[in-house]
Amino acid sequence: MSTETMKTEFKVKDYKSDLKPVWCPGCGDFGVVSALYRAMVKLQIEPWNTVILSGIGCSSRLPGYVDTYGFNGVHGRALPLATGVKVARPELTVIAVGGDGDGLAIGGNHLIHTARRNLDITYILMDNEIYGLTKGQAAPTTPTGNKTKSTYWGNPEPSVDPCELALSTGATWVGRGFSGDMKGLVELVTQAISHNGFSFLNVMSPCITWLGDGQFKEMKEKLTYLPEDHDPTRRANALKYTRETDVLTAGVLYEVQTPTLVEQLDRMKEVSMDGKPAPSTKEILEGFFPDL
Ligand SMILES: Cc1ncc(C[n+]2csc(CCOP(=O)(O)OP(=O)(O)O)c2C)c(N)n1
Ligand code: SF4
Repeated sequence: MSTETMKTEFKVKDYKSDLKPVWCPGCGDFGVVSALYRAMVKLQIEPWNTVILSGIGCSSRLPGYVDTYGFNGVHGRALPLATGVKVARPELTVIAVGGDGDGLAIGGNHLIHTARRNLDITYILMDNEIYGLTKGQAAPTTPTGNKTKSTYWGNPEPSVDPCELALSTGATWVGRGFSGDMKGLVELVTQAISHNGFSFLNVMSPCITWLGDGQFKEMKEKLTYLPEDHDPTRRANALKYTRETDVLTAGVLYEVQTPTLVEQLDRMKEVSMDGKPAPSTKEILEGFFPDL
């Protein structure tokens, strides 16, 4: 990150790292990173106050392509890493990213607990309904009946709607977008990052290599938007736009404001200290080991 960048207004080029994406030409994830650059420009996000974290998968390579702090962790662990960063450094903008396998299979448990804690983290789930990196096996979002490398006769399992899961476990902002809809996606990423609390953005992001161009075409045909009179403050309204099969409804499904975990901890600290100054480390140690 050059010091020159610090003086000027941020442009897309200031958020691009020197790494060239190794995604397959036509991969939907290009649309996601482009939308993220543009959202960062809109919000004029300071790269040195931003951390992007991921697990493992094609989509989890994204932190390497953005010139902020970043961490490419182990499979399924983007959210625990993001939680640690946010609790230790609440002033930073923390963004977690990854695929549907990473976030809903091996990492599914972490989505539940990060959502219910309402940490101020943005989580962008790049949903291609498959395990891309490991060559096209079925994932939790693979539609029932779909043929994949691991479901030759069709997927026998019911699939997960990621937005429904996030809604029911406590996310305070839930949105759905499509990587082929740049205008809509930039707006959604901007809103997700601006939200104070856990924001969950499910981005339908096709995998051209294992599902061909049919998946992109189908998503584009199904794309529709929430009606103008949609009230996002009611969970029941948002749930109407989950488990969809014939359409893909994009927009902010749900948005409420409740205290974040860090705000709760700050309040608790005030109550427990009862106006007294915090004890020094020496005093704490003496409490445990009086003979020290
Ligand atoms: C503990 C562990 N188990 C399994 C794997 C193998 N693995 C790597 S990525 C991946 C799934 C990738 O799919 P997804 O998260 O949907 O991301 P995509 O590649 O589709 O973007 C799997 C199973 C691993 N790296 N680590
Ligand atoms: S395998 Fe699929 S998800 Fe992975 S980079 Fe290629 S198109 Fe994208």
